[in-house]
Amino acid sequence: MDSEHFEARMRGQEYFHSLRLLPGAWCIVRVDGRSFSRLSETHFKKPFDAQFQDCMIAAARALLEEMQGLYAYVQSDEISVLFRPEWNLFDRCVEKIVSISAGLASATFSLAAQKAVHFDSRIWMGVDTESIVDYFRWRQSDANRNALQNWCYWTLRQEGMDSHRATQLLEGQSATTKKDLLAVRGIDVEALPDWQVHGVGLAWEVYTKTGFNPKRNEKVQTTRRRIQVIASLPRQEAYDSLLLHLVAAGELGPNCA
Ligand SMILES: Nc1nc2c(ncn2[C@@H]2O[C@H](COP(=O)(O)OP(=O)(O)OP(=O)(O)O)[C@@H](O)[C@H]2O)c(=O)[nH]1
Ligand SMILES: [Mg+2]
Repeated sequence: MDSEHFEARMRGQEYFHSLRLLPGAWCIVRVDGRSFSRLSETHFKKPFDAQFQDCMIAAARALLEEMQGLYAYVQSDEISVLFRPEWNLFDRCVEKIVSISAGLASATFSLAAQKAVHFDSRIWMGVDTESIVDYFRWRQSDANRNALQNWCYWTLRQEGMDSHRATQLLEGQSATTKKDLLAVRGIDVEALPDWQVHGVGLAWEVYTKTGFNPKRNEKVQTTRRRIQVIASLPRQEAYDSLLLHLVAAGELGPNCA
């Protein structure tokens, strides 16, 4: 067999490497920490840890910057990053997008936490802006549910209940019952930090930088971009408006943050 034929046969068996994102589709990459329940049990404060959150934000920032994303949403151990329909990084190669996003999130979180961790990665595609709003609303509802569940679970555990019993007791309970369980213990869900209950957004903002031109001996103003962390995301229709603005403009307007 000649070497050219051999090369082509071997490459052909990299079967999934030719798979591309649909042309013209919006793409969201979601990375999720692997076995973070076990990791966070031993390494982080329960139910939520500000240091854990800082590591997640560092990973989200790296994904936005390195992969040229438009918006990132962080909740629990997951990060969703939105990319434009015309985004062409890695020639839209699915294998590259999932492996590099997972690698980047893993490396950044590990360095920030000083502990080796890894993330998986998956791709969501949508053809219109309404479905993008639906997607982020979906992840935010998951954040709401997770926060309530985790607060209840860890409150019971900290009272001495074992893992099996706490899980069993919360199984199938309504949000109202869970809120009541916390309320009688003096925990008001409405007063919990926004980042725990609603997640955090990261988006590009435009700002004006004032420099100095020594040749002309005068001040000069230039426009730059930087990532802003939106620690307190708007809710419901106001969140929809923010997302639609980002989708249309690609960055936060002066009145949006
Ligand atoms: N201690 C602590 N745990 C957190 C924090 N944020 C998220 N977690 C935990 O991270 C886990 C995320 O859930 P999952 O992604 O479903 O669980 P997982 O163990 O990572 O499982 P896989 O993703 O399937 O590998 C939950 O157990 C959360 O309690 C935090 O700030 N502190
Ligand atoms: Mg996970």
